[in-house]
Amino acid sequence: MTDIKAVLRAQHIETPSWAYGNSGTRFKVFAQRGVPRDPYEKLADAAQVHAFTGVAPTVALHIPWDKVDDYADLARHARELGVGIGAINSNVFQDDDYMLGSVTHPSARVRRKATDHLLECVDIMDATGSDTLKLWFSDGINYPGQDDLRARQDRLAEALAEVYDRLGEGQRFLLEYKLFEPAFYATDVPDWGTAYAHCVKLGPKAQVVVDTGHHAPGTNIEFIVAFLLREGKLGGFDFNSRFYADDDLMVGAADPFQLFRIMYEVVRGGGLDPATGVAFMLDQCHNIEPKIPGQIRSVMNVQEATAKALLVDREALAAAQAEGDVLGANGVFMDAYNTDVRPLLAELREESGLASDPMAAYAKSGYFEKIVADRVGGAQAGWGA
Ligand code: PSV
Ligand code: MN
Repeated sequence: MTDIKAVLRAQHIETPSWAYGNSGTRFKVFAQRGVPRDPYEKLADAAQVHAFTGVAPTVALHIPWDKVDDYADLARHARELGVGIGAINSNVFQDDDYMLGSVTHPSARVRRKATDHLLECVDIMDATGSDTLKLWFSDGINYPGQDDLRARQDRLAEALAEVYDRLGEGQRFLLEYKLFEPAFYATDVPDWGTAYAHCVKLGPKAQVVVDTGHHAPGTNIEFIVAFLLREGKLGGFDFNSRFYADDDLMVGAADPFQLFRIMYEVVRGGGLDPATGVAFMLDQCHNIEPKIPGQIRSVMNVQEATAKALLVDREALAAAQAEGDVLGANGVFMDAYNTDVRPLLAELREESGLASDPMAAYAKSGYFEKIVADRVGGAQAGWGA
């Protein structure tokens, strides 16, 4: 029991700056009260999630959504709030120039512009002290024949190599794949195999990030996790959950059992050891739920799945597996999943000087009322702003 608690205490879950701003679907972005107006206020909200959960000490930035004049100053501000800057997320999908792609665009001028943005993100990593660059490309084509599939892979490889070479000591990039959207026929990095092949060719500073919303329905994500971790190529997660496509709902909400299965493979592969560098990041948009509680709940969901995964009796499981005891092995697995770990996590929080129920403690804290009163004037931050 003590061991499990130590591991849970050491787990870090990174929240995304964009989860604190307004977001919506392609139909409507809903404005919520008290939403941050700049990256400084986003960090203040993220610091609340850490204050109440104790396990969310870093915040991912998205550039240019979090563009500021002085990144070192932003990092200082984060430290004063008790958090740090995590992954820097690049954005080469919100500019008219990128209609036909960014680093895989047929025009050398557009490719240059996109690659320059990625290099600028590494400059921001230098300024903030962040060690991870996250690359997602919306690049792809909508119609067969629209562009050459092979040439686009060549252009992608060329851009990735340039960014890879720019990485400093202790820095890495994570390549994110996504099956479809916004491209509807062929995406240039559609799956883990494509991302993995590019990363293997580049070297140890390139790893794959698994966004749990970026697969075809029914995909066995835990297999991908097991495989990548075994190869030393699992850089981390963009956690969220989905019923249909890339729904970006709260992680563990749509399918808590899947999250447990994923976390079991992380545990099984040693991925909770900070030395492996597996980053547990959230990539979510809270369109209808209040944002800070949405993040708190998500962090708790990851913790609960992790605790259950840690509870799997590995010895009993291995024995049943070796015996070919199908039902016995499945029983061991399900016993852990069906355990109520909430008392254990409540105890853990109390031992760390936190309230046992972060949701209730945040609601009682008065922070929400304060930001609603304080944040008047200015423009609220929003996805795509
Ligand atoms: C793309 O759908 C994605 O998952 C990438 O991580 C982006 O950077 C992020 O969403 C923006 O929310
Ligand atoms: Mn993502």
